[in-house]
Amino acid sequence: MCGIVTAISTQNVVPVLLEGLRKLEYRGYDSAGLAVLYNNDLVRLRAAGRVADLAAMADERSLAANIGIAHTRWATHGEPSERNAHPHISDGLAVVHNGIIENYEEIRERLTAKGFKFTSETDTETIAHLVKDKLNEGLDLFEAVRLAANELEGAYAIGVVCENDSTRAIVARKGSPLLLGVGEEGMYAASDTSALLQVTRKVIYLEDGDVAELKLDGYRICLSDGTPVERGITVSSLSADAIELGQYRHYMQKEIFEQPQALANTLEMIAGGNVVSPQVFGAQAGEVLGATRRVLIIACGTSFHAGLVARYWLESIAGIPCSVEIASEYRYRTSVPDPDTLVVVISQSGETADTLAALKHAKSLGMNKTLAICNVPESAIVRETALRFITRAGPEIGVASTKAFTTQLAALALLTLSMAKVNGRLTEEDESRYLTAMRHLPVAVAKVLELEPEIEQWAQRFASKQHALFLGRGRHWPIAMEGALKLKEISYIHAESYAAGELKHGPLALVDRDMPVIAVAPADELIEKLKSNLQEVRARGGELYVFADAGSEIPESDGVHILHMPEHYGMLSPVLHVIPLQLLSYHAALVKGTDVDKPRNLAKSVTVE
Ligand code: HGA
Repeated sequence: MCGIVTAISTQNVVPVLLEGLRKLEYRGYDSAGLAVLYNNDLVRLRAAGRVADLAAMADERSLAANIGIAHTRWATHGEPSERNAHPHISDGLAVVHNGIIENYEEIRERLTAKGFKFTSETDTETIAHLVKDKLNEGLDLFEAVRLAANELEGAYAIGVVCENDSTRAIVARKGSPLLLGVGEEGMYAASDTSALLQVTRKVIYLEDGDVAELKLDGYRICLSDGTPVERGITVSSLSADAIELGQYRHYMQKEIFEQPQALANTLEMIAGGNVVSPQVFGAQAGEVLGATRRVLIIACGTSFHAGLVARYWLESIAGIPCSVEIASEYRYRTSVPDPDTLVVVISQSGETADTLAALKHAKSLGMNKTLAICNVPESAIVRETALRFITRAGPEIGVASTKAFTTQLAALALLTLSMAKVNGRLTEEDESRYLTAMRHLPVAVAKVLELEPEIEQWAQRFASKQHALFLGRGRHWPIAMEGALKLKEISYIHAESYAAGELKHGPLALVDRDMPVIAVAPADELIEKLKSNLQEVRARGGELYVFADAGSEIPESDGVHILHMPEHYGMLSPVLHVIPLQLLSYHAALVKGTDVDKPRNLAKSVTVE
């Protein structure tokens, strides 16, 4: 979700700020802005549109400066508009902010009574006036930001610059991501590393409550109470190239086709051997998994669907009871904590605010056996858990998650085998058989990707539909859910998913000629049951699009379209079956002409509640 860049340099920072915002575009945003100090005067530009519009405005004015802050906004308080775009200004002091200030109304009232004039509907503007209020009391800028931050409830990452104080920028964070960049020519801060690779690889991850001062010749960091603190420098290994689009039309397309490589990278540690080693989840994993009596998976969106697949695996293969919860529900409900439960949090970015809060909630209830499955090694969620598994999908830019999902499934399959092993439920023969199947997965996925031309033809017919129903059974029900979510997200076609056995309990009423029904139909133990459910659809005139695989034996007929995937893949079949559904959504969106990588109203890493 929205992003921040801050820079102070001996060179012109305007191109750095703009390039940083471009790199953060993938997080999703609706408006952009920047403020720089030029000859000690504040200059602000804001655009209720894309970063490209902002860059054009900066170009037109030949804007140049050595210090500035910049922002892409994903509105939470106040409509997306130029007036609400950041930076927000209070008499020469400018602030960019990522997050939500929960007590902003109370602060706003207090400051209004003191004579401050508000010009936007945002919660962020209260921060600008609050800091200014402290400056008016005679405090130095660093102290003003620190003390103002202490009054804020909610989540924030902020960047501040002030007229007549052009030797420094101040940043602070709590809840929302923010890191510092230590460069040759200056100091920087941003919401993630990708924005700073243009100037440095040396980054410092700020902790909750940290306030930092960036100057040309260095930086200092304090805790919220003002105590100076040292934070280590990490040299990022993120590759800048991984973020380029290359030969592909969209990031989503690129990422769908990167799945064989992403899976191979993620499963690299099992490439050579024939045994499952729980240590891939961390040095203590053998011990922790051995003492685990239940698993609770917490996630949102696509990651939640990965968790639902894992429930089938964990219970049937590892014999471990497993429940899966939506993070935003779990964090607010009264649940019964159990210290012997392993809490598994899944998030592509590792910054998903609801998942992070749910994890903290679980820990506050005494559940300290925690495992993160994330795609970003230095993310907030990874830093909060005892165990971790980093998927190696590479940066995922498209808002609709694809390669993150399949690599999460790979990680969860490894978790299942590790838990089965520590519980004495994995025979040597099964261990070797599962590992062989996992190693072959990249090749199997590559073969499914070859079906793209046929899927593209199906997508042509879909694009004119208003609604679609996705059906699956067993471990493929969550795949049907994921297929429906993908279609909604990027083609805006209303899609619902059901466990096929539920059809007759309600949704069958929706089925008629105009309702395409997509079935995930692998040749597993439930295929005969599923076939009966498909008959129920056909009998009501519903048109069926069936993703079968080797051995599903469903004959093609009038109104029954079948696409055969090359192999049946047993336990890991969900990893293969999601691929055609990703392609179907992608091509339906192309036909409809929607903004595939940045669908309306959505953002990539959802760092607000
Ligand atoms: N609450 C602020 C910032 C929103 C944000 O962080 N978006 O990702 C606003 O609405 O402007």
